Amino acid sequence: MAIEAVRGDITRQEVDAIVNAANQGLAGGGGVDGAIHRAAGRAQLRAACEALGGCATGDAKATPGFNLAAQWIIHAVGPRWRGGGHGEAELLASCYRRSLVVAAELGARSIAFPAISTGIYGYPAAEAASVAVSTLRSTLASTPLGIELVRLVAFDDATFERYRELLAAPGPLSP
Ligand code: AR6
Repeated sequence: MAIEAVRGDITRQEVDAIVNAANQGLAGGGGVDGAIHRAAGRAQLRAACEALGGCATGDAKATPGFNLAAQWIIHAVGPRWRGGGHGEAELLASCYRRSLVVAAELGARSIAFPAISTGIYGYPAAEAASVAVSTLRSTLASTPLGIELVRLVAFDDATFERYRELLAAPGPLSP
């Protein structure tokens, strides 16, 4: 089992499942959501998302990956940042946990995550990276999911460096 960080575009990742930073309506949008809809094929992905009937904040639901290399897209709905006192960290942690569980239920062995909530939803990037790494480590250490590779895909250098620092620090799954 490995958690790794790369700098890049999540739509290009050759893994079993990629995670989307979606909204409650699963209605498509900007940021990574827009990039995933373009790369997967807008019409097909929109139809598959509509059939799911929305998704609560902190939860995740899957569609096929259509034109992507990834077989599945796990649509996770992160919290909007409202200052940090409104359960944002727990909701963000829940996105990472639920995405792993949904991917594992589909039989995925590798999964790539974007930095959920850190764009349009305004979650401070360094804090979101800490939540991501600690939640992934604790979930993977406590639950047998059959997932062998988790890749954190940073779209900017600062996020990438933050992931590298966190992954280098001691934790249950550090090398
Ligand atoms: N690959 C990897 N990361 C990316 C990519 C990409 N191609 N494009 C952007 N990012 P955001 P949110 C990074 O705004 O904050 C949408 O409209 C980006 O730099 O995509 O959860 C949804 O429909 C940032 O670090 O998602 C929702 O309405 C991170 O992805 C809302 O935005 C997340 O930024 C969700 O907002």
